[in-house]
Amino acid sequence: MSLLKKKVLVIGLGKSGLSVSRWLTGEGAEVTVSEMKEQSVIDNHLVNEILELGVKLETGGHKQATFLNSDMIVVSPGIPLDLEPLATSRRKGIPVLGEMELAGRLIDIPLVAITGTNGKSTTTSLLGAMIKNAGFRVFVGGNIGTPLMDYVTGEQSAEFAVVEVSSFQLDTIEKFCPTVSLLLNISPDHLDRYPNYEAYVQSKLKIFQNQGPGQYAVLNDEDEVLSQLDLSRGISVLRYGMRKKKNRHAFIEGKKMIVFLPGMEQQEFDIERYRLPGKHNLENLMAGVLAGLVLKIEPTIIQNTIEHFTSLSHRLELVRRISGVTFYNDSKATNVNAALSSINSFDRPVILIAGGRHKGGDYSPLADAARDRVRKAVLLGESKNILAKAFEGLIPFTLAGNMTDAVSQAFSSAEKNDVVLLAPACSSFDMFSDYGQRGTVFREAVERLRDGG
Ligand code: UMA
Repeated sequence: MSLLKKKVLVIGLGKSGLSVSRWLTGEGAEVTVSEMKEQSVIDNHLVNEILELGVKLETGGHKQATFLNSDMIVVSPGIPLDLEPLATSRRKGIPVLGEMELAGRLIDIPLVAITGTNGKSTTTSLLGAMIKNAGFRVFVGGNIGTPLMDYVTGEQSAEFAVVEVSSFQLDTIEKFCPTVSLLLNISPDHLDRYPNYEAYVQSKLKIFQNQGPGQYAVLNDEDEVLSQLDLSRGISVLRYGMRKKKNRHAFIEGKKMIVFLPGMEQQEFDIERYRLPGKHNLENLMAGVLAGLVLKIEPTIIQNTIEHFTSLSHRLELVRRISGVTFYNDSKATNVNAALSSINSFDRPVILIAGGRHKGGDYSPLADAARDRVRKAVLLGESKNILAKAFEGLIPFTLAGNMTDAVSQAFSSAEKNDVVLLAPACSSFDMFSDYGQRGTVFREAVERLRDGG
């Protein structure tokens, strides 16, 4: 459909809104961006760039009339779909699309899409590194930070696109159809956006909805929901898990990863020098290797990537050792399962720093499962009292007013050989702009300790 002179409304002025507006104006559409924040608190560069495109900017709330006067609406992932003017527009038959859906329709290179509650960014980067090491040009983006639409509007030409996809992005897909889809795991998260856990699970499963013969689904067979998932429609399903099982295409045996791909000889990869800790990172590795083999990356290149890939910032990142206490930053552990995987990566007692913005859901599984490993917890942020209730009687805890306070309390409670771990189990938006800033503030507080604090 031609967008020339069509009235298109973009909701949200963030990375996605800007990128989509750039494409839409290029197509000759009359674009308006609707943003709930007041203009004075929006990043200047976003406002300048959007105005330079000739886009009309409405800030400080969403006007129903603008919505109803549109031929099409494009939503940013962070926009709740039950937003009143949006729901009304849908009822009136105005098409509502997401950035990922729109960008997905416009690319003509093989697309690998990676979703799951945890491990998405690591697996996306790992697969991106494998493809790059094989000498191909690859766009790596999506929820990890660069909208797929940036590839569409940008100069880069690539042979593959590897995108991290969130449930928010999957909520608005219609035709989005990856060549290879990876679903890494599902556990409770974002329960402030979904009516219940089942709705969140269904959102994740949408990644496969348009796939068929000749396309691949890579599934974690350790996961309760995914091990039961029966994908028909001729999709080639590849499963992985820690131990050998009849239906598994990849598993771990001692220091080796064994892979059986239909029509291919058995492959063995040495994982002795893989640097990312924990079972969850072995699962991420199996998913990435299966996808790499599907894309016909040479096993020697995959082996080389396994040995050289290092962890991303704020994901179980080693910060420093001070007086025999080791500090790790896992600011990216923004839900209960991620925090638990993080704690389980250590065979030493952990002093846990947790808390942030509460997203709904229950913290007692965390307190229960971590009670033998966590010597003490230091709780901070909006959710500290909710966490405290769940930890009561299971894990000793104290409350902290800010990150510096939390780090110094954790350090004074730690004994030699303990780990101090930031694994918040919550999002960062109560005190920080994002998980990256939270991790940086943690790191800086740890640096100050070393300097004699
Ligand atoms: N807004 C409104 N009305 C509302 C709600 C929000 O106008 O009712 C506005 C906000 O004030 C803000 C704008 O919408 O100015 C932001 O939109 P956005 O949150 O979608 O932000 P983007 O910058 O476009 O970033 C999005 C993803 N954000 C979310 O899903 C919340 C980024 O993932 C992603 O990197 C980026 O697109 C590129 O694809 C971040 C994230 O936190 C990292 N993701 C969640 C997660 O990983 O848990 C899903």
